[in-house]
Amino acid sequence: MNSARYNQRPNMRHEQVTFLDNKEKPTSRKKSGVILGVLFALLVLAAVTGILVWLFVFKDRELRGTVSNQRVPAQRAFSGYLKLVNLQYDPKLEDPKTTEFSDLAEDIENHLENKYKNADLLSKYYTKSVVTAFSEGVLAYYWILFDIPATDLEILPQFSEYRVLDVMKKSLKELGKRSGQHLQISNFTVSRTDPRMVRNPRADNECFIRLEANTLVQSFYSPGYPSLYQSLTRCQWQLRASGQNVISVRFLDFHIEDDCINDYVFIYDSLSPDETQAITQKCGQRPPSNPLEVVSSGNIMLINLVTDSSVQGYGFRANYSVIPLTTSKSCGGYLSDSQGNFSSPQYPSFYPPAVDCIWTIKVPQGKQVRVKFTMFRLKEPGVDTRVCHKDYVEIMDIKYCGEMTSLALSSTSNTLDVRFHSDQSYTDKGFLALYVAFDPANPCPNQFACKTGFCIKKELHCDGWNDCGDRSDEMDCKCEKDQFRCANGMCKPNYAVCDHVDDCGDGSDENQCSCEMTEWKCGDGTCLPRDVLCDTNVDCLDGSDEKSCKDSAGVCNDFSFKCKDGACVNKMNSECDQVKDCTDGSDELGCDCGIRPYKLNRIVGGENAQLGEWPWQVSLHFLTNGHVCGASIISNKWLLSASHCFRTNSPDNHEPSNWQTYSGMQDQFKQDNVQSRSLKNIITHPDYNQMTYDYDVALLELSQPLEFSSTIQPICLPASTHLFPSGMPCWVTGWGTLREGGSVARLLQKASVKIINDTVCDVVTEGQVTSRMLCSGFLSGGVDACQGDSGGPLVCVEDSGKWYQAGIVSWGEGCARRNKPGVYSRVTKLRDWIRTMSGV
Ligand code: 4AZ
Repeated sequence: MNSARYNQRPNMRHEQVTFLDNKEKPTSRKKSGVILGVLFALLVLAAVTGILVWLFVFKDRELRGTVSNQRVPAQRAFSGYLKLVNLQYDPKLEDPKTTEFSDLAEDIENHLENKYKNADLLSKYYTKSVVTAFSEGVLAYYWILFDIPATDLEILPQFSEYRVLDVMKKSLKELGKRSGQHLQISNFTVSRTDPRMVRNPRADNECFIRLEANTLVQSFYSPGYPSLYQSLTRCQWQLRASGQNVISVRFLDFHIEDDCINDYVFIYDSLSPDETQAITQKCGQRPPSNPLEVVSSGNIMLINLVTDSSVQGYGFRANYSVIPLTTSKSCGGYLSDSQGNFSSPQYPSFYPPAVDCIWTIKVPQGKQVRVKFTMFRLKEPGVDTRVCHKDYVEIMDIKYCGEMTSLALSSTSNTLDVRFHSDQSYTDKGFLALYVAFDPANPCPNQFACKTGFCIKKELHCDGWNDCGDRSDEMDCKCEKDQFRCANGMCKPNYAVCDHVDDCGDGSDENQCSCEMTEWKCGDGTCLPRDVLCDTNVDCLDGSDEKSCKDSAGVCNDFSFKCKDGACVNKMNSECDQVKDCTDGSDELGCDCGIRPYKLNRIVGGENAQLGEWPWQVSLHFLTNGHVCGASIISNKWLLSASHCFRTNSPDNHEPSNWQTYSGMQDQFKQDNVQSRSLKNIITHPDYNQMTYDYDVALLELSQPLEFSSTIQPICLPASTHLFPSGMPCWVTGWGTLREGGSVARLLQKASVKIINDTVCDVVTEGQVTSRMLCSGFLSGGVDACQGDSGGPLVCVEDSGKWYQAGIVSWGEGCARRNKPGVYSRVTKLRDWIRTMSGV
């Protein structure tokens, strides 16, 4: 039967629409009835579609205040403050419920309305002005809203702050009389703001909260916390403190959708959402080790929460209290010890806006000062870090800003001034600096003195590796016969030449290797005639001549990504790249992996990983021995590890009940939020070779599934055709020994290592690698995986932001030795076996 009666939902408009089948079709009159019915159905369908489009596209955009190329109405909001003279400040003005507040607010609103309703161009679009607060001064905080219909969008570029300000300038006069006094506006600011942040404290049903900060630590929460926040939240918290204090807010828990356009917390050093007094805008999730902590410059602060219609966060829980103004900005001073440290005010909290400090470091005559920044973060939107015209640290007439990982400087005399300046808008974590006095005749006793001021171990001088950061340890070295002299004077092994890694740092070991214009350079460096490109034959050993070929779309070769429906995609690393390449969409399926939910803080120079930084890392404990191997999470039921952890001379290692797995762990001594699971099954590769470590892969089935969280996530497994080119920087993690023969780490360690060219890998391992292995590390040594890291992941991030597992820690000759990089099981070559055995 092909009739369909839509009568399940009696309330819906199309409940009456009935399609008649042939048996019920009586005459031509009925035929026209059918046509009418169909027309009516189409009409209803069009109407419903229209309403849905309006609701989900236009209305949402309108609420978000975004402007797009499509002709949808736009809103422009401006906010700032007016300074009123001839007015006695009355604390009752702080409460919007008082008549004092509403009387004065209405006077100002009427004044603004009068001006903007009579202003050229703007008058037509003026909607409303609202005074939101008063503070000592007397400052009145306000916003003005303009609505621009879709037909007039051309006008938008003219809605400049300048034009809005100009109207105010012309109204710098009396507001009216109050208690016999002539009320005047003496000063005002205007800045464009997001219409989603304008609130009216006198309106009902507004999410608007006033908080009074004092010396006691008090808390506030986003609506619904600790459950998911509501959609389209528009909340504002107005914080005040008494005169001689500033406000400190610490977000103990912070979980906002990681999309700062539609979901964010915006904090201001004002009672208006005024860009020129923004402290910071944040979204995403932050781990307890990196809480957001901000400080105001005065006794006011405004916090806004904006979310969109998709609910993907728990919001925040924050503590607030006051800090006396004198201590909040206290910084700088005279430092005369032979060594010490100093930091930006309030470090590690964000420094307050509008502070200036100067430290004068003075060491004994004849000595000099070395300053090293172990943390340096002074980032601000729209700042050119070569100019640093906003917040900066100034040393020896040079301004530094932005984010720096290795800033160290030496003075030329026994005194050094360090200045710090923060302007009115945007603050950041600031800096932590160590200083030390040194003897210029012997700046680094028993060590090598870098030009940067760092001291490094003598052995690192002329070892082919840039340990100083400025290569001063590798200059003027005598190169051996089997070494290549780089243009910058460094010596590198001959086989480092043309290996696709810029070993010299100036590209001189790689720049003589390019292919001719008429040639195509394969991924492994081989040059072939250009016509091999996209000819549907695989000519390069790595298939790179047939990847990314538009014309050969759909042509299958060994290097194509195979869609579920059998079609082929010849685009490099097309899986989970957020572009649908397969018509059946199968290249973008199973992509809930390889993400790090936490916003992480970077520790300069340290190699301790932070909680949540490597959420796929697992620690494997054997019997009572504690941590012995690593593994990675590939699904909620399966872990990936190395066969050699389980296939030893003792059968005990292959017994699942002898193992315990720990996910979400960072510190071996801490169990908070760690999920411990026993094993149901250990599957080692049948071709694993205990002598050569070939096929060193194992799958571990968990007895209970994991619950994914911000610290527990699966890693993406690459398709068997995925390419990790040589030179690519990847990361290896684990609790393995900190040096050869040393003891295992308590805190999870991370190290950045580079994928090494297969030919070089073959040379340095003296032919011991198979196609199931890859080398990663540095030929100069110093960074590597070590005992206890085995089974752990080698992961690389792709442009899409997703992390993929390229290798499994397997073996190596010692650890971190020169010319002895780490050897890893090559996951792409083992991908099909993993899928067959685990279904992942
Ligand atoms: C090991 O014994 C081991 N340098 C792991 C990795 C490496 C060496 C040894 C690589 O588990």
